[in-house]
Amino acid sequence: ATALRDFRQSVIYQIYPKSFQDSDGDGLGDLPGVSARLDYLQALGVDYLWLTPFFVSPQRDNGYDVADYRRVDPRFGTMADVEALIAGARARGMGVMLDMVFNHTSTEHEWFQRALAGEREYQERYIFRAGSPEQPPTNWQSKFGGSAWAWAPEVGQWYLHLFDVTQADLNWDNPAVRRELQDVVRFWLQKGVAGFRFDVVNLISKPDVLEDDPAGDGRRFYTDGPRVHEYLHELSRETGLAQAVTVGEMSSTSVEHCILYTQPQRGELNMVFNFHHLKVDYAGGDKWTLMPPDFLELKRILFGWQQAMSDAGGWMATFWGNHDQPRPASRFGSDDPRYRPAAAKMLATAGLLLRGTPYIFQGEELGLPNTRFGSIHDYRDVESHNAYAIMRERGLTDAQALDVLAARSRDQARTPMRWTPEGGFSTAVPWLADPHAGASGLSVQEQLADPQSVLHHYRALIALHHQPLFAYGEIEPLLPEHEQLLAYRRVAGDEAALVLCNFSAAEVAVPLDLPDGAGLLLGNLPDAAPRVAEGQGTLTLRPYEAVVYRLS
Ligand code: TEU
Repeated sequence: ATALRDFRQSVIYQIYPKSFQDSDGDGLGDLPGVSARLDYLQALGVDYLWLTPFFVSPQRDNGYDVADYRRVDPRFGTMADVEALIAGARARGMGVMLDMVFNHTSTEHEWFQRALAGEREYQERYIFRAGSPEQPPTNWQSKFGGSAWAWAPEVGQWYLHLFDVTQADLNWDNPAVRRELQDVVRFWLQKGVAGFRFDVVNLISKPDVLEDDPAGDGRRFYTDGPRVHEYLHELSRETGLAQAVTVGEMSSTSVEHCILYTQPQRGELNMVFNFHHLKVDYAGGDKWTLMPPDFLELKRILFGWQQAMSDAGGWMATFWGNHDQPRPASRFGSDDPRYRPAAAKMLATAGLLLRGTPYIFQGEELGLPNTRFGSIHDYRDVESHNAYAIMRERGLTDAQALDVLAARSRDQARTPMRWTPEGGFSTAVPWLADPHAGASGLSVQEQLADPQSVLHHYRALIALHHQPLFAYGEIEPLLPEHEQLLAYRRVAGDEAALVLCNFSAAEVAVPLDLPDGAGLLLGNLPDAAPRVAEGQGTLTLRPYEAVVYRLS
């Protein structure tokens, strides 16, 4: 089989199997469904497929509550289906990356059940603390709301859960835990898996003493914790991860730590996701309090991280969304039908040509938008249900809380992938409703047939990103204080390209000189060739227009 592409030159496609393709008519996506779509993914031009967890799980957090790291949940298929998918992808020059949820297990995992049954060896695999049922050990808050501690009456102790109460944090200070998880990585590497995404992996190292956080929710103590680099390096060294492609999801991290996580000589990870750029529309830092995206802050964060990571030899995973984020086309583009496709293509241009490895989340390549579900009962996500209850307690009406969920719920991204105008995801009622059923222009079939579609623009951008100039070139941010434009140059030796993106519905005149011989590489609107005829020094960009020019 052909060699897999270097991760820095690659584009990675994220698949949420539960919502990608149902092959057995139960309304749930599954692994044979993914295999059935490999030709589509190969034609798109992506290099790796990151699948979110499909391991045995009670599905309380859609598989991020793992009850057995080595067994495929029957909902998704069998081990033979996984092996067929790995082989099918590999035959098409694509590698499969799995999602390792190593910060916590489901409370239905055998280890936790044995801990509850009183086996001390297994209690030491988690973070149990004695105390009285009235008073949690610390005031730490779960990221899903409420206390981060749950009382286990079976053993008369508290246990830590930074996420849902059914997701018990593992004790990484216990060598037995680290050895077990190393064995899990080796197990999947031997299956031919090409790489891994590590879920909230910067939370795995907790301090020796757990204490109250007078000014916050406790994250300052366990985020990028005391031994996190030591543990990541050990995991890589003990399992030979250097041969694989690895990306760490870093919750509330710092650029200093992300440099350390990704400098090749440190032998930790290839690249990291950080989320600071996806919080510029959180009023007061609160996900559930809406405000329009702060565009200048978005650019400051994006380019600041790009510059710092590039200067220090680190490596970014670049992305606008995933299974936890609302649809980027609505969030940073436009829901105005006149502008939606152009805005989605503009956003893609801005993101996929940055320095780093770009990730595309399923459906983003169609410009799928958010939707306003009519009832809380239309939602499935545990975080959204918790947030709805908290918003109602704060006095928001049902309608106001549903408005917030329409803009922020993780379910926005988890709606079924759209293959045909009717949907084409399943012959049954999907586990989460397809809000775009019947909408025109929002399916693979229609967009493959339309050369001006968002889908074809993604294919062109993926092909551009594969070129050394965009994969490895330096990045030079431009016009940092411009209120509508996101602009940068990519430079590699004597090659250079200019990326200009108008994030607004207004026409913008750009004070810019294009050198003679500048040529259009890609535009998101017709007739986008450089219009230098308008006299030297200015370029006019139409609403949501994005252009990529070769400068030399
Ligand atoms: O997400 C980590 C995380 O912080 C998410 O909760 C996300 O940032 C938040 O929902 C945005 O408001 C990972 C997985 O991607 C997520 O699906 C899991 O729910 C979570 O960890 C726990 O495993």
